Amino acid sequence: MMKVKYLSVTVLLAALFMTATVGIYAVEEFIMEEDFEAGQANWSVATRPGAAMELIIDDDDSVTGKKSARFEISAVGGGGMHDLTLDCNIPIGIEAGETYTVDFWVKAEKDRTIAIDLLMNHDPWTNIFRIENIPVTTEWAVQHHTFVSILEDANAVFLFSFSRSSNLNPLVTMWIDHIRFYEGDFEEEDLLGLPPKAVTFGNKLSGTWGMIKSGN
Ligand SMILES: [Ca+2]
Repeated sequence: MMKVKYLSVTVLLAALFMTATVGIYAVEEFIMEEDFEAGQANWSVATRPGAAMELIIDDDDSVTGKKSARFEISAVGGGGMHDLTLDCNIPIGIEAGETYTVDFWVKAEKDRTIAIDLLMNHDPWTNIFRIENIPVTTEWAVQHHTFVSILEDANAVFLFSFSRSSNLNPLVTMWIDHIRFYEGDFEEEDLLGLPPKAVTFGNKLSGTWGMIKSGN
């Protein structure tokens, strides 16, 4: 009996140690994670008249796995936030008062910017955050945004806007890989064998709803 008890305590301590060790780095709960290794099924290109873009799974360039998503933009249309977007088909569920982070890796053929948006995917289409002028350079770099939601919603849509008129060089081809949406603060990863070049988003927040704090 004593031996069994002793073993169980050892196992318990080992489990606690592993939990504590992993907990420093591991994301507790993912809401969405995309590496484009299985294609583009979770994403849709949405265009309004005058805008056109092709989403191609790129087998030769990636941050994770062997694939990324490449975007070849031929026309951006009227310059509205939603004239030319990449929409996540996985509903984003958020709770009021909770902290969330979205991060993703980007690069482009030459320097450009993009915008991101999170809004209710239903009436009254309330905007939760909108970040513009996110820099994309010719080197893979991670971008991240952390916010505390002040509303609860089970069906928000996260999207990238290529067409927003504030964007620099909106026609420049770019790549996206390893998109994550999760609870908590930004969890830095060493994916390229180098310290990630995290770039802080500008505090160009529009709308009433939005971020309490930006990524560091
Ligand atoms: Ca990938």
